Parts: sequence; C-alpha cells; structure tokens
Amino acid sequence: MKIAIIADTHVGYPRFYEDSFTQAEAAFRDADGKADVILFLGDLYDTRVPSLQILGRTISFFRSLKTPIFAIHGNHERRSKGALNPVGLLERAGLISHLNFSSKIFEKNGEKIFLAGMGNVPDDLAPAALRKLMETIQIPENCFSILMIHQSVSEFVFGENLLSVSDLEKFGFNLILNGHIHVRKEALDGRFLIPGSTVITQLTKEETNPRGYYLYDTKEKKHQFIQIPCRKFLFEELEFKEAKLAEVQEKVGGLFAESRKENPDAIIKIRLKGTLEKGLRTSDIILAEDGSLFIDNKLNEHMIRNDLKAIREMREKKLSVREMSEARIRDKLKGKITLFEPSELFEALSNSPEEALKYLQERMRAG
Ligand SMILES: [Mn+2]
Repeated sequence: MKIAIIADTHVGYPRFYEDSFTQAEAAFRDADGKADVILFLGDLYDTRVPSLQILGRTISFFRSLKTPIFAIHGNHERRSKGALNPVGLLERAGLISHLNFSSKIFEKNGEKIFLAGMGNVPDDLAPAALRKLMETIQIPENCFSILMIHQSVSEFVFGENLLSVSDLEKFGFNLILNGHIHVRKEALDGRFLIPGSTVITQLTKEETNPRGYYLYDTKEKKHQFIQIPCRKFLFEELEFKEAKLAEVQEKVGGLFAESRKENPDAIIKIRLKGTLEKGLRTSDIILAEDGSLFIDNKLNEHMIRNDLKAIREMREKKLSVREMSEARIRDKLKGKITLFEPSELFEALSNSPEEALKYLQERMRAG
C-alpha cells in the first residue's frame, strides 16, 4: 500500500495566507494522485476556530479529493474536552476520519493497515496520554501498524518531560509519524518520520529546505520525500564592521534588489551581523520591511544579546507560553482544587465570562 504523510499545513496562516492554501492544496492534490490513503498529522488549520471563509474553501477542496484521509488534530486546533475542533468538524462533514485518541483499520486490495492516532496534548502530559491510549488499543498481528502523534520529541526539541523517539519505538508500531516540528526529520532508519510543514512559518535558516510530504510504501518499507511547488524562501546574511547607517542601508537595499530580480515572488530574510560605528545604536537601523522582506537585526548583538534572546524565544514559543502557564497552574492546584480543570476553565474564560460561569455551574452540579 502507498501511504501519503502530510503535516502542519496551517491553512489560514495570516503572514502567508495565500501560500498556506496553495501549498496545502499542492501536497494533498499530489498525494491524491499517488497514494492509496492519506495520513494527516495535525495543524491542518492555523487556528482552533477558523473563519467560515477558510472552512468553506477547505471543504470545497477536500470534496474534490478521492483518496481516504485519516487525521489527528494539532496544538493549533486543540480545544477543551467536549468542544468540537475543526478536524472533528471535517469528520462530521464526511470528508476525513478523525483519529481522536482512537484507532482504525484501513483495508485496500486485501492489505490492512492499523492506524492509532493521538491528537495533540500539552507536551508534559504526552507520555501519560500515550500510555493511556496504548491501554485502550491492541495492535493486531496481521496489520502494518502506524502511530500518529503531534508532539515535541526530545531528540529534536529542547524541553523537559518530552516524549522521545526511543520511548516511542518500544510500543511496537511498524511506523511512527509525528507532526508539530516544522522542518523535516527522520529517525530509526525511516521508521520515525516528520514531514515538516508545507508553509514557512518560523523563517529559520532550516526552513529554506524544500517543503513537501512523504510517500511510504508498506511493501518495500521505504519512504520517499515528494517536494511540492512552494514559494521560494531566501535566507541571506550581511556582515558589517563598525558600519555607518548609510552603508547598512545601501547594502541591504542592494542585496534585496538583487534577490528580487532573480526571484520576484520570494520571501526574503536578511540577517545583519557585526558591529556599528561608535555612537550608533541597533535601534537606529530602521529598514523598510514589507510582507515578503524580513530583517533580522543582530548588529551589536554582543551588547544586547540577552534582550534579543528573550524576545526571540517569546516570539517563537508563542503557543508554548500558554502551555507553560497551563502546566504551572495545574501543578500549583494539584490536589487543592478539584472543582475545575484549569485548562478547561481557561478555555471557557477565553471564549466568554458566560461560558466560564456555565462551566463552573455544571462542575458544581456534577459535584
Ligand atoms: Mn504546527
């Protein structure tokens, strides 16, 4: 059987809105022509409640595909227990199968594959959630078995209490597939695969690598990365030494014009390194950015390294800040408050005070 593996399409991503659609569609369309089944690893949408415009466009698109799709939801789509997430909505529309902490068998031409899917949970809860999932399912003997998750793993992401590839290997699946990490990764001689995102989101140097999806052949037990047409991303660096303002502006302008000429549509990031002349501060360097030019100003970095680092981390971990606070609240309240589940109350509160009140009343009634 031929299995297409797609992840992190982030449809509706505001910074590269149109790219998020065209590149997601390119991956699914290509997979539709090559695979017997498509597995999707979470973060189909960029938000938990996409607009009707975004939902409408994807629904029309998925209706045009003929290959069955099995999907889990990612952290961008995660909602509190009982609340419908957009991946669940697509299942209700009959367009995909949502593997929501559950398993399914897919059969074609007499060959069966077993699919177990765990939607995203806060990373610190992932090892326990996975153990729980494993208690409720049983891997059949006559099937090629696949685990689908959307988590950070310690081999590729820094963090505490994360799942690790070596732990995951012990569960005995033939193939382990993970989303969440936006650059392509492989481990266990191809038995652990992360296809990466189809749209550029973090503007890191690693993201200049091709975007695409995996095609896995269960007979040959081999995978192949299929590149999709994608808007070009250029990552350039300029180094200065005691530079004057005019010199920086001139060089950035020149490099930008040159890159634009060769790649009119490219997303361009220019990193500035080195030092400025005495008396000139990093914040004096103001360069025009537009929707496709991004300046990463690291001039005089030795002087402001710590500030920059903190800001950068905050920006990159936009979502995990929330996860970190959730985990901290959970820890603090452990055993002290049983009336509510902090993450559920937070979710309800972020929707409306009425919903939070209703949630609390329901919990009180449940006693
Ligand atoms: Mn993602």
